[in-house]
Amino acid sequence: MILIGMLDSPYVRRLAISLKIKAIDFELQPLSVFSNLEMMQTVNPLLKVPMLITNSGIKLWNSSLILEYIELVYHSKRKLLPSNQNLIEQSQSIISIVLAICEKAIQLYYEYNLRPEQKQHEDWINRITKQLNSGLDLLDKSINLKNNNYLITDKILQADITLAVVLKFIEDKLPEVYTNLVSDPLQQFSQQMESLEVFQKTYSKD
Ligand SMILES: N[C@@H](CCC(=O)N[C@@H](CS)C(=O)NCC(=O)O)C(=O)O
Repeated sequence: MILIGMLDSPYVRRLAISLKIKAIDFELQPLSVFSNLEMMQTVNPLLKVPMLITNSGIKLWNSSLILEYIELVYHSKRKLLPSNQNLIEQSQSIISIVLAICEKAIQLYYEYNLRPEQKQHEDWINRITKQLNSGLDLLDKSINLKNNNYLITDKILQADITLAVVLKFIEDKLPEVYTNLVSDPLQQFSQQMESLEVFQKTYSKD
């Protein structure tokens, strides 16, 4: 399998870390949708990452759908979703909040970095910052980090991976947001996850 995209994308990184934890072989092709535009255009005309090329040559997009494909096809491998209903609900709820935070963080990053300053839209920036903040608040209320190293069980699951890569993206790309809006328990969770070997070996700031 070939995974296309750069590790500074939280979506690409959640997939790469998940594949490694599940011990599934893949080749990472770190192409950027911005700086490798020409090469990317030929292999990935949607210009969206992550893109996965399966062993039979089929192209898949969208990190959540690709993770679903991997869970379905490689069902004998280590599972990253819990198996009882209560824990599945907890896990999916956390992942959905985290993906909303991720979307807002990326919108904010693009607004500041891709749009010329004079064309930046203050109302839009305020709206997405508020949504980002609400997501972080909701997350603080939904999780209990005191008793457990991980969010759902005593093993690392998709909710842990997704939350960690999104917190690292915010820390790297929106440092003021990280300092001002991300709570201490979430920052501690991030540090703990980033100290794991698989996170350190699957990381690039740019
Ligand atoms: N919901 C998608 C989001 C993927 C996404 O937005 N990726 C960004 C990179 S972090 C991208 O492709 N940006 C280029 C663009 O949106 O045109 C997923 O889970 O894969």
